[in-house]
Amino acid sequence: MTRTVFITGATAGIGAAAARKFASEGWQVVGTGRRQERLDELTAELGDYFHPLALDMREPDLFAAALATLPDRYAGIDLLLNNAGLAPPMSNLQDAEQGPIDVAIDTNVTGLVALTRTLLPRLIERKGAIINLASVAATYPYRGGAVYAGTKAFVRQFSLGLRCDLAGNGVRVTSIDPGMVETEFTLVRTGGDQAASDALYAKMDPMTAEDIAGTIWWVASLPPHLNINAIELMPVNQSWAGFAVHRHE
Ligand code: NDP
Ligand code: 8X3
Repeated sequence: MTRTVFITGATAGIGAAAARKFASEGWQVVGTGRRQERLDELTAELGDYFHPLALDMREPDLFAAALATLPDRYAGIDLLLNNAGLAPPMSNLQDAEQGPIDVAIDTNVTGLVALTRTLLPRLIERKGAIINLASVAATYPYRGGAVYAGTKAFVRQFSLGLRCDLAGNGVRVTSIDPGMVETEFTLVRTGGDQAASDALYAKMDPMTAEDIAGTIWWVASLPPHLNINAIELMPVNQSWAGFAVHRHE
């Protein structure tokens, strides 16, 4: 039986690489995102293996109606890849604006939970799997990233908790927690500053979207009795800075 993966945020980065990987392995892919032109490009590239579904993760009230439009052959879901996400600009909270914070929480947390809940009956029916994109930021805090890290800590812990809820249903759940991956992530985080993105990833051999897609594929290919709870991965040239100590006058 042909299997189907539902990938949120298939229009760029890790999600697009995963869409290409799963399609190349013979899976059907439902790919979502807001940018219709990117969905059209993937449809042209992947053809019969790809079904585009324009979906904004911040509009959970529209999820059920969007899912109802899936053609019959795409309606059964074997794997949900909760990948869509973003970070608000790097900023101490005391200096940050509320708008981008709301966008990150609505996308990374509220939308992810709502979509997962909506798709769970289909995943349970197929004894499928859920792979959630958290981040090393879920575990290791850094200055200016409190909200992003908080959303990713939620995703990681939500993944573990969901395993408890799904016990006995045969549905596997994994949190994938990468460090630096060169995608559009930093371009989005900086409001479109390509030079800042290039500088961040310069001369440190970041991971690629294909590296993470390969890990996702490996997790998805394991035998059904085996659950990877969480995977943390980093570029060799990324490590930890240690504790910061503030000294008063
Ligand atoms: P990209 O910016 O390259 O891709 C993000 C994807 O998310 C796009 O397809 C975008 O689609 C989608 N997306 C964002 N907001 C929404 C929304 N409101 N509704 C629907 N789709 C949305 O980033 P990455 O590929 O790097 O990120 C993918 C995931 O991996 C994210 O969850 C990120 O937090 C996580 N991650 C990334 C790391 C990195 O260093 N790059 C490291 C660790 C984790 P569109 O704009 O078309 O809506
Ligand atoms: C983003 C990972 O290391 O760039 O999720 O903060 S990192």
